[in-house]
Amino acid sequence: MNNPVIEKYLRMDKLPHIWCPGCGNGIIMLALAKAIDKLGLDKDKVCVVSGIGCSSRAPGYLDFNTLHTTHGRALAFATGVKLANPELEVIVISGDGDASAIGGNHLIHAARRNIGITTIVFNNNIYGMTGGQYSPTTPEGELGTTAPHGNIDPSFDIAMLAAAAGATYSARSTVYHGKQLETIIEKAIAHKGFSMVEAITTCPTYYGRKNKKGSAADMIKYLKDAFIDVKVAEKLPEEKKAGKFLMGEFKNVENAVEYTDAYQTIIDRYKK
Ligand SMILES: Cc1ncc(C[n+]2csc(CCOP(=O)(O)OP(=O)(O)O)c2C)c(N)n1
Ligand code: SF4
Ligand SMILES: [Mg+2]
Repeated sequence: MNNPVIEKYLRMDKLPHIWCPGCGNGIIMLALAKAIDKLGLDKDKVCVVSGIGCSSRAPGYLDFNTLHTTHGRALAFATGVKLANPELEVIVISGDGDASAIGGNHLIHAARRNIGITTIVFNNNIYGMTGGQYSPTTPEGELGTTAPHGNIDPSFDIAMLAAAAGATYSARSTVYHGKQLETIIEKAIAHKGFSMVEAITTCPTYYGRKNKKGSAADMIKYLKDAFIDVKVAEKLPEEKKAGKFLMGEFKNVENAVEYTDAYQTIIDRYKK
């Protein structure tokens, strides 16, 4: 394959992967591997934890300490890993359904605690693995197998949800903007405290086909025009921002107390 990052960080014996042709998930997985490479982390000091879903298959391919847990519970397992081993870089990989539907409570409380876990939500706006049911991020009016006449539920903004719940780093990018995604993941991992990366990805098989979004390439090209960086948006007149989604860094609070540090303070108090 001749790509040193792929060969160093992927379990080559587990390839080829199970994702459909044109699925955006591989772009996020590579951005994560590149970010870890740039940070120069020791592979044995990284633990990647996922729930269940197409996105949550990624830890099967990534050559770190990895845990494939139960649907929605990745953050609960990751919290245990981090509390027992605060020196580990714990990274959670989750889907929009996994993180914000069945796992929504774990998400808000992990964010509230500001525990030093990086969560990357692969947001494809649908339940991919189980055949295209609508999720909390499916836009209003769009179709899913469980919304054959159009979804009537308002959707969550995952990056804002995490920030409002207490995450001290929150950012969003897309699989079109691979370089920015890589930089955001790098910053999120380096950040001390709970960090959220919402990675907008494409599911041509279910979301795309159901909603007539064109080919896999059309879906990725759409992201180029639909998203603008929050810093660019600040300088644009309202009419140029209409109908666009924001990406970039939304929150970055340094020096807030991190949960395992706070826990250690109590342990130290009773050691004296
Ligand atoms: C407790 C439980 N409920 C339901 C399921 C079925 N299930 C597996 S994956 C999934 C949805 C996955 O959607 P998402 O988290 O968005 O991930 P994607 O497949 O889109 O990447 C569901 C409902 C399950 N495995 N466990
Ligand atoms: S169903 Fe969708 S999310 Fe799942 S692998 Fe296929 S394209 Fe990707
Ligand atoms: Mg999904």
